[in-house]
Amino acid sequence: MMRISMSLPKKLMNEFDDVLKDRGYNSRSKGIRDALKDYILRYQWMNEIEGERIGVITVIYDHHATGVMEDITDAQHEYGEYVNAVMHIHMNEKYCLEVIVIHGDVKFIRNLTEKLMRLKGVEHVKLTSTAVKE
Ligand code: NI
Repeated sequence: MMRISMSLPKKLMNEFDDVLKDRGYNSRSKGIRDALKDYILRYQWMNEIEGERIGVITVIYDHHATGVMEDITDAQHEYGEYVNAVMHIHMNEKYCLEVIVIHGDVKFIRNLTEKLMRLKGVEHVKLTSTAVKE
């Protein structure tokens, strides 16, 4: 075991604590350990998939964040030959939701997903994908 200290936005910590409470966790440390394991597993799972896929990337972002809309559009143009469709929903005053449908080798789908994850102002990115050929 090792000890770490970190700073987190208060809102994020409160939300996390609410989840832990709902799930009946007594220990925040165990909750954080489980969340990290889940993050790692999902990354590994994403990296094990190969071949041609259809992916659906869901992005939630704060449209007031400087440059985020341009950055998201640039990223989509970069993968323009694979992006089939984009749907934009204005969720509320602050957040927009974008659903990107992308078709091609999973490495392009993964690259676009990770690029979106790294953008400042992007709050959440989720990828689901389906094989095209058996
Ligand atoms: Ni919007």
